[in-house]
Amino acid sequence: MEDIRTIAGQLKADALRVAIVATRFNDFIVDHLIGGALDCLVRHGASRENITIVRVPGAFELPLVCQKLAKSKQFDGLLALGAVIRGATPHFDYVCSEASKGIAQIMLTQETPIGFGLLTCDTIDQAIERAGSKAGNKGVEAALAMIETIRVLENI
Ligand code: INI
Repeated sequence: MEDIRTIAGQLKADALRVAIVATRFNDFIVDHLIGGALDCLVRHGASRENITIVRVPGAFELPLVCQKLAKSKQFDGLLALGAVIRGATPHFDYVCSEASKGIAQIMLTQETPIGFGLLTCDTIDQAIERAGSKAGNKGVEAALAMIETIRVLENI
């Protein structure tokens, strides 16, 4: 495929200004997602002084705060980190659905890459597995996706 023009993004975070928007709800999980994301950003060249952490109450509040940050034009990309864990009522479904729809909509309307690091789990064990154990760290994956998407957009 060497003859085909290809647009791709490098995993270089040098000089990127990033806001990590993270929930306080389930912070015993979310703090590990933040740690993974920070480590990933710095390993890929970001400076700690260019990273801002914004805490929000829960996943439902992620879209509004991401929108405000995106509109501020102070950041090249955002990370939305949180953990929604199913309970006994349908609350889980509403929170997951609104948070994911809202974040996707902001990406499209504001043209700001947002790494989607919101865990949506049936059990606490599933969340622990995705916050730096068996199933990796979804904060890291969200950070990588955000860096790559910023760079892809720059190359178009
Ligand atoms: N918010 C979360 O981030 N995770 C959850 O698991 C959760 N549950 O299960 O209730 C949750 N609810 C709070 C919600 O996001 C809002 O903060 C709240 O409804 C106030 O607007």
